[in-house]
Amino acid sequence: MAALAAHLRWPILADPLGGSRTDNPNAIRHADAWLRDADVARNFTPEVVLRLGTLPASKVVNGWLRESGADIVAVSASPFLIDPDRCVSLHVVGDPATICADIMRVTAPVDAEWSERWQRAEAAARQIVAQTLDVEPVLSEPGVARTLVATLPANANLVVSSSMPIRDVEWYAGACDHLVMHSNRGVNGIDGVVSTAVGIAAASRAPTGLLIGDIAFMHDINGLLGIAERSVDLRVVVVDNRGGGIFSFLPQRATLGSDTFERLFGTPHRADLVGLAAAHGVATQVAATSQQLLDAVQLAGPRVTVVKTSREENVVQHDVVHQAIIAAVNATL
Ligand SMILES: Cc1ncc(C[n+]2csc(CCOP(=O)(O)OP(=O)(O)O)c2C)c(N)n1
Repeated sequence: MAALAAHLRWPILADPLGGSRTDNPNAIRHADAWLRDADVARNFTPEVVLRLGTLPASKVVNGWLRESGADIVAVSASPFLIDPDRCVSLHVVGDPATICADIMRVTAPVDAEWSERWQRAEAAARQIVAQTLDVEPVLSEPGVARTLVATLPANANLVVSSSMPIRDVEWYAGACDHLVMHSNRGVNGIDGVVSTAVGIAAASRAPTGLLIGDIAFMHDINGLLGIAERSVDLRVVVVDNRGGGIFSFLPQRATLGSDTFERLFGTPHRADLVGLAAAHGVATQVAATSQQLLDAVQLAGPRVTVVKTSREENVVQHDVVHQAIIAAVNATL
């Protein structure tokens, strides 16, 4: 796929689960941020999109694809097509590598300005993300995702929970191609995520990171049962924002009264996460800075590291980075 993109001079929108999220300037990691702005997004409207594999994780990218009017050609090894917006114009079933090679033989590159525009935008966005997150004194949720991806050793697995973890990895992580990425995507359940990670760590016998929110962690806490007696190198990072952080980004946060919102969506709790993990005999600690998280994640598991964050501040921190990216990308146009 990388060879085809280089030949065509097309950008690669690199989903974190897809394996093409590299340091290559043509691997577009942060488009979700700048495609949120309609004026900026207008400069990136495609005519044809080649979708390899499944649907992108990003709601923004999917919405932008739906509205773009582009011809979307989906290529997959499986005959099953996930296309909830009904925007795929052609579905080709076969070996993606062979199909990419075939396309290369019959196509010519487009004007270099197209990919240069994407690459200028991506470079500006990467700079904003690094400037904002690599120096923060107290870890934010975006900073946790970024630090964890950068710190896990080469060929480690990273299991990313549903809700904000998968989004934070997509929006803020750097290159992921040194890792084998896993996620229980589908109906986006927050159930069974700890067990999934234990299974991957046990079966692969490789270091395995798990990025998970506090609710999903508690939902499947008993997945840790017996882990201390087995040599399973599972390094769990729990983002503890005392409830479901994702809901603070949704319209009901503004339309419902605070008490109703908290009862129905925020679902705050007083559980002692460190105590819960310790009850399973797992080494535990709390990390507040990027350095503390880095030190913890470098140690072999089983280990649970808890990072305490605030749901309210989290919304502001995301918005600050997104707005800075939009402004920086706008300046490249
Ligand atoms: C099995 C299941 N139950 C409920 C939901 C609805 N749901 C989606 S996100 C979420 C909150 C998740 O909270 P947490 O794991 O702490 O992650 P955060 O939102 O803070 O990133 C819930 C309850 C779901 N997706 N799956």
